Amino acid sequence: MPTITSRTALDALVRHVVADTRAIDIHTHLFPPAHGQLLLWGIDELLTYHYLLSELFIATDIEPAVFFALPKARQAEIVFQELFINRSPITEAARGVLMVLQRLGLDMSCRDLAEIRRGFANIRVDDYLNRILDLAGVDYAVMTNDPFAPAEADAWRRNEQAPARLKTALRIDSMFNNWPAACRQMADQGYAVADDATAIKAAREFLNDWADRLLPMYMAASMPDTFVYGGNQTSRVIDDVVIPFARERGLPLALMIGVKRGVNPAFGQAGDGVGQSDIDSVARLASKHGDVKLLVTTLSRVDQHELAVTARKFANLHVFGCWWFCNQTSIIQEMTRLRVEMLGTAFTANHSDARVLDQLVYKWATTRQVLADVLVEKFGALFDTGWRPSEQEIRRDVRRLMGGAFEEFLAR
Ligand code: FIX
Ligand code: ZN
Repeated sequence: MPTITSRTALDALVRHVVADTRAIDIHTHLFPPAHGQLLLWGIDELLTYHYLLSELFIATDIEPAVFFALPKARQAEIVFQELFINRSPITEAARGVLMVLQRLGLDMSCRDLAEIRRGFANIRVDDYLNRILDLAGVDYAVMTNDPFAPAEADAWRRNEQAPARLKTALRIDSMFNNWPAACRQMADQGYAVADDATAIKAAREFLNDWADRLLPMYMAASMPDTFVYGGNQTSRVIDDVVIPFARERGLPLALMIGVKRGVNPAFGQAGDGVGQSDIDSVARLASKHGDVKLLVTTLSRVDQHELAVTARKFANLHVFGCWWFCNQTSIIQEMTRLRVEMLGTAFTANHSDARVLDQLVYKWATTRQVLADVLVEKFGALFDTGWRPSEQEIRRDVRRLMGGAFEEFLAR
């Protein structure tokens, strides 16, 4: 492989490699096409994404309850009119829709929703899944599979399998955040839940059965900003159910911490907010259970430095992604730079959190753009010391940041 002899050549190579490297999307809300309506895709779903709905509700007099009572197609028309025509679509989420349409080859100059909808006619969703994954440069995406959600559980019981490019993750929010409801749901699914002791036993059986069915890459839960490890019901479930199970099955536990659910319940999914997380709790978990792997992301920008410092202390702690309110250009830039500086390539730069299949395209285009800028700066700084990174080394490190480090962490 030729030695790179100039900064200009290095910059071009880094940009080329980032554009060219396939990613692993380690957290999405996609579903197998065989699960029917659960998999969202297409223009009306893009326009009614909850990120855009909050932008609609704060900018107009539209009553959320009135809006939610409308058919999806009408909702999409209102969003298009209000956020794309009456205002310029300069927010991250609105621009994202245009980035998707552009990359699908649609002409944005028409500004005509009917015309755009025609571009989505006659799509076979199985083919579309592969087309979108290819356009986004994603090898495979990890779903969020919640056995406490009846529609999802039913689809898996009907044995509707996922294609190879969609992997599973066992989502267990109910166990952590609403134990009584989790007990009721486990009882509904036939598990013997009579008292506290039987509930703990039932929960382990429940996880075991669902892990057998789903073969997940990890277990996952999103946690409130108030989550503290130690001395409460959630910690009891962690210690008595989830950690022993994770240890027994060799399954990592992913914690996404910092959401304030229902700050404005009228906004529906768009009504969740953010609060600072207790990173000491992450450290206590990682330290107490050194043989269990933790994947952690936090929602508040304010937490990111402390989380990166904590990740430097524990080999069983892998930091991932710029979650939700952090998944926008300026904050991805800041977080990626900080993490490269403190963690090298031992973290996962981003995940899409896509709820709508097509979103993979803009979320990964944005991540690549930011990652390329940061790495041009970082490899450039190496070059200036006289160090000459090879193309092979750049490819290796970029892949690590785009999912390779996650796979290495799981394999360790
Ligand atoms: O809990 C989660 O996995 C969150 O990512 C979602 O609940 C959230 O609504 C979302 O879509 C964020 O991007
Ligand atoms: Zn999510």
